[in-house]
Amino acid sequence: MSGPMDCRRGTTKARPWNMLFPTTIIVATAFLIWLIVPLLLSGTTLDLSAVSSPSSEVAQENDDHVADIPTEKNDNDLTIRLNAADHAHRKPQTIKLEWNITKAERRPDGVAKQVYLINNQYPAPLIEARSGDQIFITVNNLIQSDEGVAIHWHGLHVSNDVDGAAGVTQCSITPNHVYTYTLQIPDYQAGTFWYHAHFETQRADGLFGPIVIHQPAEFGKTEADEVNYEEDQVLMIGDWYHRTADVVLASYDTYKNFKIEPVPDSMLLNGKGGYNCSMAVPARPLDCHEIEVPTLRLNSARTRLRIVNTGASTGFSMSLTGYSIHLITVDGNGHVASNSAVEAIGVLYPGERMDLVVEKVGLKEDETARLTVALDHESMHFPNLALKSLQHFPVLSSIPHTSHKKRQPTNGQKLDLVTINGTELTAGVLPTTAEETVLLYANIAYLSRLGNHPKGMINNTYWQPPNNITDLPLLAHDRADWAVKPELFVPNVTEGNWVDLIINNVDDKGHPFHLHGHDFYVLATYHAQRLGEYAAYNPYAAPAGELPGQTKINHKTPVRKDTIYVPSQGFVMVRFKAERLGIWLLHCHVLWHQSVGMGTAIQIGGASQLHEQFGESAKQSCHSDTA
Ligand SMILES: *[C@@H]1O[C@H](CO)[C@@H](O)[C@H](O)[C@H]1NC(C)=O
Ligand SMILES: *[C@@H]1O[C@H](CO)[C@@H](O)[C@H](O)[C@H]1NC(C)=O
Ligand SMILES: *[C@@H]1O[C@H](CO)[C@@H](O)[C@H](O)[C@H]1NC(C)=O
Ligand SMILES: *[C@@H]1O[C@H](CO)[C@@H](O)[C@H](O)[C@H]1NC(C)=O
Ligand SMILES: *[C@@H]1O[C@H](CO)[C@@H](O)[C@H](O)[C@H]1NC(C)=O
Ligand SMILES: *[C@@H]1O[C@H](CO)[C@@H](O)[C@H](O)[C@H]1NC(C)=O
Ligand SMILES: [Cu+2]
Repeated sequence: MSGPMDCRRGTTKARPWNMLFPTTIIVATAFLIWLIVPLLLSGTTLDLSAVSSPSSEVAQENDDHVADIPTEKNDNDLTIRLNAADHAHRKPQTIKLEWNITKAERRPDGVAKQVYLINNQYPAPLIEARSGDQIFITVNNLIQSDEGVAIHWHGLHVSNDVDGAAGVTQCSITPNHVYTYTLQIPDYQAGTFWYHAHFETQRADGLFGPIVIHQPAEFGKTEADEVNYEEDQVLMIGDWYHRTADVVLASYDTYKNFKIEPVPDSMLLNGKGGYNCSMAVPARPLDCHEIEVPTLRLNSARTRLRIVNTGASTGFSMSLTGYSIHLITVDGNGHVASNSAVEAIGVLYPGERMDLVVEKVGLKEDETARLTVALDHESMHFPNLALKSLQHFPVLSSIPHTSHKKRQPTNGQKLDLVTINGTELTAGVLPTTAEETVLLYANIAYLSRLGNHPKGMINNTYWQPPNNITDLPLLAHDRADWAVKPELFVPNVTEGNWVDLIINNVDDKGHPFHLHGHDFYVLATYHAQRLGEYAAYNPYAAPAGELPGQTKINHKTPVRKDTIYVPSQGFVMVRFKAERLGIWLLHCHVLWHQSVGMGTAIQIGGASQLHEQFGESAKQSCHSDTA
């Protein structure tokens, strides 16, 4: 295969779901259900509903009623504090960063693993800036093995040639070479973002970090004043595998595996975790040191917690005993309608962010302050005995609970993120109809003609990552010259148009899809109510304005996001303005699905337009300087 991306088209003309569920799959699935159900019922996995209920299974040593807790940073402290004041009151500026990327062994949760480091740091450094800043990031690939590097700036509206998608917008940075990303942060963007590798599976071995764009103060008032919080923190939460990601992917991408996702072994919070070494399974012995469970410090009554799901595979829910949770934004810019405080929130899927204000409300007699994270079981079809999917992390505070007001009534409620509404749109922001529609069907196929390897299909095509890191990216060519046979599936739309994107998920699992370089309004989302129901939405076939399952289009309060969970056997309909020229990836953010092809791209603008604007810079990335 010579092209930067390889994509096979299905040979059949059948409607997607006709060929995606052949009898063999049904038989195999029935067999698996027979195999799995007893395992699930045996109690080896934990129920998500347990997330908000107090549990006595883990004895935490911290007594939160003791006020005198040292605040200095130690190895066991997972807290990452932000300095909004350094950015909110200044003018936009230029920030220059130099990153040396290397690989070394670390023990994030006590278990030794090869991870990626940026400037010798694990977790990788935080980027803090303000709207309108220009950030230059010079990346030196000093990894001592034959692998490229490309970094994507998730959620930021940067120019397409610095989007960091290897094979699409740039050549990956080859070993001992250097490339500088120039990120112009738009004036209108502020919130929680993150960067992560977009080359092969590096993201799951730790090549990611947080980006916080602070909102400039208005009339001297900062966001902290407006929203009412004293402390600002970022908290990356994600699943973690003890094997390196290439090994995990190989275990998934095989005919022996019945397209069952590899289940993670652990979880990391800001790059730290705690693993019980005696949970290692005999088949996978570990180099494991027992380390203390990391703690989170909340040193004020109200803290803004910017949560990022940095995981490779699973969503999670969370709760904070002793605190109420109030959701303020999602995915950076997405302000949500006022909602009442809850005790638990979720599910947050890989790639998504949620900003919370957590407020100290006091503890019941038998409680200790702690953060509980429950990994979602949707993609855990085989229980992994090495994983504790519900974990507690002590929360320390320099303010004693006793000095604070009584517990607020939150009724033990959990906020379901799928149901949230945005703030009401002012008239004219969102047109009532779109100028173009992109209709897609997605699923993970398991077909004999593809050797029974799982394949992430979108409209019967799958993407394959570049297999030669020196191949020119798509953006360096005219569309007609893409060195990909058969032709790559890249829907194209006109710059400036409003586009309805409908993703039908005919799969038995949900998929969190991320669109690069754009935010979209979530107009409708639907999850099949029962097994065997396939509620696909085809706007060309359906009577005008009629959506399956009595779903209604939300024109008034759609939430604005850049990553959206598409429920199994359901669909989402989102609307976005195709504002930025380029080739923008649209892919499932479950790394294993993405790696077996669950992605496509949307081309905005004509081929010659793109070639003219980006051709040279995309080519330059292939001739980067020696580090
Ligand atoms: C990156 O590595 C080079 C070469 O070893 C060194 O000169 C430079 O100071 C390093 N930069 C950082 C930010 O660590
Ligand atoms: C670690 O796991 C073992 C076996 O599951 C269990 O007996 C032990 O109590 C656990 N230790 C801790 C500190 O949770
Ligand atoms: C969002 O709005 C819909 C329609 O008004 C309502 O039914 C739903 O409860 C709202 N969601 C939340 C989380 O308040
Ligand atoms: C995807 O497939 C559906 C069903 O065949 C088709 O209607 C739709 O136009 C296709 N999407 C694109 C962007 O070609
Ligand atoms: C990758 O492409 C370069 C340039 O076309 C070529 O010299 C090299 O042999 C290729 N490597 C592999 C592994 O195919
Ligand atoms: C998409 O590309 C095709 C082939 O180049 C062209 O005919 C069509 O007009 C383009 N559509 C849009 C919306 O740009
Ligand atoms: Cu997926």
